[in-house]
Amino acid sequence: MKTVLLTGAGGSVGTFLRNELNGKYNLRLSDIKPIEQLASGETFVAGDIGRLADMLRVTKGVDAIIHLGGFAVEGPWDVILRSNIIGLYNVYEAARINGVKRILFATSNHAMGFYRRDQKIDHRTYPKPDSRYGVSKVFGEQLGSLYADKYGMEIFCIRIGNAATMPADKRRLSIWVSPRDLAQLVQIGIDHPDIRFEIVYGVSGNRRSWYDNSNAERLGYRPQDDAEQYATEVLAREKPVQDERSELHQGGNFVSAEIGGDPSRVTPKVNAKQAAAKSKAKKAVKATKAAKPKAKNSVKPKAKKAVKKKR
Ligand code: 15L
Repeated sequence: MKTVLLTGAGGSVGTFLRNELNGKYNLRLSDIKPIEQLASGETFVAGDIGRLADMLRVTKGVDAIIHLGGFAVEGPWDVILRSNIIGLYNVYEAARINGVKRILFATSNHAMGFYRRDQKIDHRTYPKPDSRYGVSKVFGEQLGSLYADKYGMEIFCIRIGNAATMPADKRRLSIWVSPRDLAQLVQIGIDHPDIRFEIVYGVSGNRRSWYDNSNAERLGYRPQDDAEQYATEVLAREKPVQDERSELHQGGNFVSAEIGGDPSRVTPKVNAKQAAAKSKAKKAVKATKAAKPKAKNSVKPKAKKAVKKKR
């Protein structure tokens, strides 16, 4: 049985995949925080993707890596840089050094989020990321392309829409992926004998899909689910449109939001930092306003005199 490493195994996608893949592979789970309850066939190895030494230890001896680790929404540049750029490089580089050829990279619909919802895109369409997060996903795809061409590695990029037990809103009716469909794609990524560098969309067979997923189908993907079965329920709950730009684009509120495409997912620490920076900026503006009248009073009379003298 193959041994498959899941980085970021403690997150929601990792949890879905652990359930779906149990018994099919030996699963080595890795995350920065411990995962306490392990099923049979699972082992846990702690590791921080920001450190190459950790990744060298964690990736040693596995047959394939499912890279889910990193920051999963829009965030400040230093966070994206460490988790999704440096962290990703560490995983690819550790795999190369340890001779692990196959990597499944969990990329995202946000690599393409600035396409409009009335546009159909496929694996050949050029990226239009909607956020720093989206840019980091494009970076991961392109690093995969480099490692495939230069080092002969086998890279399978899954642009995940939204993995959940059911679609959460109207936008997700187009990009939802059920856990079992995602697991089917993942199995193709692990076991297909002929992968060099591939991009597929991690979405179910949704009637409202914005993607031509023919590349996944070519590799054998036959989705079992369609978000449409939830459409009536989801649309009944849908709130009125709040932001036209988000509504127009596939990336939804990631295209409009500066920090936190999905603000409820931004860590409190980041919010606290932002709040502090905001109040500092406000104080600075107040101080400038307070100082202005004085400056005006002292300059104006002199200037007037100077003008009078000239005449
Ligand atoms: C993603 O890439 C995120 O990881 C996930 O949390 C959702 O925000 C998803 O995209 C989405 O677009 O719904």
